[in-house]
Amino acid sequence: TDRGTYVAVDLGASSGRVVAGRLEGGRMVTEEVHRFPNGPVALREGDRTVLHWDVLALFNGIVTGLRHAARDRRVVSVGIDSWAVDYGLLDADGALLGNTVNYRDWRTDGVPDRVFAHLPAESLYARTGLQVQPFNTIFQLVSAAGSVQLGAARRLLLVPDLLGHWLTGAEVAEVTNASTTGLLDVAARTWATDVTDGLRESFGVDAGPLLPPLVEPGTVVGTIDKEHLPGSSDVPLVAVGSHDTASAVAAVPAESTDFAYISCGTWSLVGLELDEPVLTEASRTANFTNELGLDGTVRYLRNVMGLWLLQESMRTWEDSGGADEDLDLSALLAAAADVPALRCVIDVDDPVFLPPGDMPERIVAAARAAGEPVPQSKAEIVRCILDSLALGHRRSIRTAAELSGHDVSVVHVVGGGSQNELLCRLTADATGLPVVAGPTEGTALGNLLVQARALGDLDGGLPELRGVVVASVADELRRYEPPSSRLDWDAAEARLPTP
Ligand code: LFR
Repeated sequence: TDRGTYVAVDLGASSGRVVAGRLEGGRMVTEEVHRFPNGPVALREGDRTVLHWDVLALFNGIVTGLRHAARDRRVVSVGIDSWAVDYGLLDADGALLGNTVNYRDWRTDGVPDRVFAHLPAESLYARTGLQVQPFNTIFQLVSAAGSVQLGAARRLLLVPDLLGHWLTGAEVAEVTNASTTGLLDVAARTWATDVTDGLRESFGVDAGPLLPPLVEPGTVVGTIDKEHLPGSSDVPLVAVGSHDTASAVAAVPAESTDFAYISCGTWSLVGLELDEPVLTEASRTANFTNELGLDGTVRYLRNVMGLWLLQESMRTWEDSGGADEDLDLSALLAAAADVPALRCVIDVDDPVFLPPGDMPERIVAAARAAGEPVPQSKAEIVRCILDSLALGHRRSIRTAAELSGHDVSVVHVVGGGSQNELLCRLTADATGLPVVAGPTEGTALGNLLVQARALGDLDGGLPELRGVVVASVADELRRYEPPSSRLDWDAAEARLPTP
């Protein structure tokens, strides 16, 4: 029987994708129906420049994608996921107040320490379980304290919820993404009113009334306006794991419970799936986060800087007009594979790498400052990035296992980075564990599976959903065994500053 087509909208830092999915004999069969670019937009604001996202272009891309999907398919539901923490503000008339600010903007520099002077880091962690990243929503709001826009705001909607609102009128906060704000009680899965009270008292930021009701993934939040899906009637918008990393983790093709995952793209999100948050002091100082996952789970993980280092290096080289043959990514990766291993390693967690800008220059400066051999060629820089990322993967997996008391016997790498063979191989070597790479589009799959279950077309919990993932992508998966004679990663790790 044809159950119809679910449509996943998956927004990443460099592109948006609209993916159609159908259940066929226990498999989710997918097809990308539309892809559109995304990226930071630097705009003058008074006497400085602020990085934004073009949310109207994103909305336009979604609407176009829906139309493509509906052309010769019967669309039965839609779900949206994106990166986390960023938001739009609506005024009392429901109008958007300014463009969504990009989390890589520097407006939050120094803000965490200002916040901790009033709301101690220890008590915030005990309540929210969230790692400290300068871009967490709570810090973005404090950086906007006193602004005209915040003063006029009546509603705050995270990016996927904002786009969903424009499609349906619904005003909700999906809980996996809400868990990245720093305003959520991680144990209760409700807004942390003591935190919002503290923000009001200490910074005059009255966020509490801006926050909409929370919903869990699988909730039908509204009906897509007819004008966007002509010919279809009453198509529900389903809240999925609207944080892209939550959808990616839901689609890890794990067949046991003792796995670690790396959702590998612009970021490497490295960690474990747990039933309960880990809120210990050791966990806080290691800057591990407890983000919320599907079905009551906790995504216990660290943000490792990820392939952003490589993407931004490529962009720098392209802008400086290097010869075309130098800039072929696969040729560069092949050249990097021939560079001696672990010659130069850097601490990828250094916040100096967070903003856009000349990445090779920052990498060279970091190597020089740490007394490492300075990488000279492009291939040496790429090798330094991949060796250092593998080291970051190793450190995070080991620490997650230690801090949570869980064993890990396999590492699943999902997302675009799972196609980077050298990185997968180095990760197997560094962790001493087998790596299973794929699927590449795990986030869209996780998004689609939650829709199918919400519509009653699939039963069961995460193990059953993952069974469908395995059936759907088995051919795509690649396995990397740790080599028997391994490089000296202990010595390389000792060269990094202690976290
Ligand atoms: C990955 C991701 C990370 C989050 C970062 C910023 O796309 O969602 O999980 O920390 O983007 O929002």
